[in-house]
Order: sequence, then structure tokens, then C-alpha cells
Amino acid sequence: MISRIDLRGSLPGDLRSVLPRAELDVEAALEKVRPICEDVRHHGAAAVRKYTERFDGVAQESTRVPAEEIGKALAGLDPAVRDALEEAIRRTRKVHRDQRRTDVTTQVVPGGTVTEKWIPVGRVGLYVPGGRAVYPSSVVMNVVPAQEAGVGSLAVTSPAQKDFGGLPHPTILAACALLGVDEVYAAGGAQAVAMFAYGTEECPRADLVTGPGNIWVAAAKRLLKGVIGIDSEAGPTEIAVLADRTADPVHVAADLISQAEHDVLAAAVLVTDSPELADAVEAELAVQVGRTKHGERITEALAGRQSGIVLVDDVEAGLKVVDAYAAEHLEIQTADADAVAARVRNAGAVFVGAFAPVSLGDYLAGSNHVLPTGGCACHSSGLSVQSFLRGVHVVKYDRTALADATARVVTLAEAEDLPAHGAAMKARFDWEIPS
Ligand code: HSO
Ligand code: ZN
Repeated sequence: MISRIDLRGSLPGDLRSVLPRAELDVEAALEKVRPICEDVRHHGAAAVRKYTERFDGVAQESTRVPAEEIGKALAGLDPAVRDALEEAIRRTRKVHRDQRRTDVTTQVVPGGTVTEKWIPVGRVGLYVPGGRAVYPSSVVMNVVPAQEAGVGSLAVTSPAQKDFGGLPHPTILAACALLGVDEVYAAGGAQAVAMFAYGTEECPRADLVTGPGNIWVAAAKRLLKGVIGIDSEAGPTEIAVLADRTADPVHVAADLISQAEHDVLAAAVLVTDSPELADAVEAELAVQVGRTKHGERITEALAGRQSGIVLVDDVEAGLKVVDAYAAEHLEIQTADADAVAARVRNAGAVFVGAFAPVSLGDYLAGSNHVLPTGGCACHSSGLSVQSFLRGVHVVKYDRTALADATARVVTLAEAEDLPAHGAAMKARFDWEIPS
């Protein structure tokens, strides 16, 4: 059911090309979302509502969710879910509060300083998926870092649900209430991203949109990047497990299945130097998939070309493989997992040892679960307070410090054939270059 890739012997030079990974054709989706985005740009909320009716089957009077509906959703929330969400918020806040940055002033020369000032983004739109996936946990993962960064204006959008009177799912609304978010929209897909990018009569434009979504959301983010800031495009979930013979196949199989549960396109990859573990995990997958609720979806995900068991000679080679793969989530289940994990360079988040399954990180570790997918972990980070801040350099030089810099600036400006640059310096000194 799950394919095997045998890389024992020697590793190929272009490791990535032999590793399993789904191709997500965002480019093809671009042409479909372009007219939607244009429509929202020119016709505002009416266009958003039109596509909500077309794609979500909900006719709305307004995209904005009335405040009393948010309150009602919280009142109706299962107390156990409320308790769990509150603890998730506490832990996530604790970690993200520590990510806050302080401004740093560097004295470059006497009388000349550069301060790196961290300024929160003014207004942020947070996208929370709502198709098959209803993730109040994603509300927490988006809202908490934005709040801790000090973002002043924060709006959440989530698709309108036919079964819930055209509102977003009630647990999404309840999570917003718990986080103190009162500006919520019932809109999804490309039209929601366009709503934030261009603004409508019902929703002022935002500077940045974050949060995972389906392929239409990813395509709209790609198209509108620049009009609005984006976090990442976020493809289907991925888990890679680097394990040796000391790992428990029951745990490894359960963890692979946990992320395969998200989507038929989700990726589950085991990298191991133990053929015995590979066999045991494969047997265990069959047993556990048979018992679990979303077995069909999981079977498809595990059998897909994006999933597989990769056999390597040793943990050393395994490290090379997982670095090349750059998984969204990477579990290290080996002897001396700390030492192995310390050497990982490319992963959205690393889960170390037998007691740190990805499921913990999805909900309650305190870490963020909005992470780079599709190999983007080699250049990007997951969502954090930093995602909602801009570092602005504030430059201050006094007369003496500027005088001291003038000759060199003029030289460099002339070398670039930009004499007006040099003139702007000289103008401060009666056109004389101080020696
Ligand atoms: N594993 C998903 C996040 C999630 N899991 C939400 C459960 N709910 C992407 O990191
Ligand atoms: Zn998950």
C-alpha cells in the first residue's frame, strides 16, 4: 500500500528528485482565480457574495458575521473543547510571547547610529479553512502570533457553511471569541483573499494575509502577492519520520496516519536504516488504517506518490535524505534523538524523541502549526510573531559623522555614475568635500 524507495548503497546526487512528493499545480489554478480576483477588485462585497453563493451554496446579505453570532457560538461550545482550546491558547501565547523582538541600536561610528525598529503590520487578514477541514486550532495558530506582535487590526475569514446558516463553522467562531477577535467574515476561497487584498465596502483592505487554505487560496495568494503580503502558499500536510530500529513501529505508524488523515494529497514519509522497522511499520499501518475513521482517505494518501518508505544505510544517510526532503513536520525517533535532531537543517518543525508526536504540535505543544510545505522549509519558517513584524532601519548621523562618511559616499556614487547622490552629501558642507 505504501511504496518503498531503496537508497541503500549510495545516495543519488539530486536526492530531491527521487524522493516522494506531490506536484500541486497552482499555476493551472491561477487562470481560474484571476477573473474572481478581478471581479472582487471592481465589484467589492457583491462579488464576494456572488462567489460564496456559487461555490458554497450560500446566499448572504453581508459577508460580515454579526457580533451576536460569535457570542452565541461561544455559549454553545462544548465545555471540554473550550477547556482544550483555552489551554492551547495559553501554551501558544507563552511560546509566541517569547518571540517578541526588542529594537536594537548599533553605534556604527561616533555620532552615527542605526536602530532596527520592529513595527507590527497595521492590518492583517487571517484565513481559516472550512471545507472538509474545520480547524479551530488554526485560528489559534494565526491569531496568537499576530496579537503578540501587536497587530492593531485583525480580521478572520472562513468559508460560509450551508449547514450552519451561512456562517463559518461555530467552533471557528467560538475560537475567535475566546481570542477576542470580533471582526469575522464568512468568505472563503480566492474571493476571500481578494477581499483582503483589495478591500470591499464591508471589509477594509489588509496589509497581509496569512493562513493555510486549498489550492484556490494558494493560487489567489500567488496572484495577489505584492498587492497584499502573504505568509506562504501552504500545500497539503507532510510528515517525515526519521527512525532507526529503536523506534516503536506502533508509534511511527500512528504518527504517519495522523497526518495522512488530513487529505488524500497529504504526505507520509518514513526514512529508516532498519528494514525490520520498515516491515513492522508497514504491517502496523495496515492494522491501524483498518481501525480508523477516515481509513479511505488515509489509504489514498499513503498509497499516493507523495508518500513512501525510504530505506537508507544509516542514520547519517537518513539525515541527508530528510534535509533534502525538507518536510513540514519531521519526527526524530532514533537512539540519541537529541543529537540527531540537533543536526537537522531543513524542516518546518522538528519533533524529538518518542514523546513528541506531530499531533501534540498540531494542538498543544505551544509551537505553531502553520508551517512551510512542499520543500519550502529549506528557505522559509513557519508562522511566528516575526511574520507580523517589519524591521525598519532608523538612521541617525550627526554633522561630524556625516562629514567623515562623505568622501567615500561620493567615491562610490561616482563609481556607480550617480553623481547626484554624492551632491546630496556635499550640499551639507557648502559643496566642499571635507578632507
Ligand atoms: N497538521 C496540520 C495542522 C492541523 N492538524 C490542524 C490538526 N488540525 C498542518 O500543520
Ligand atoms: Zn494535523
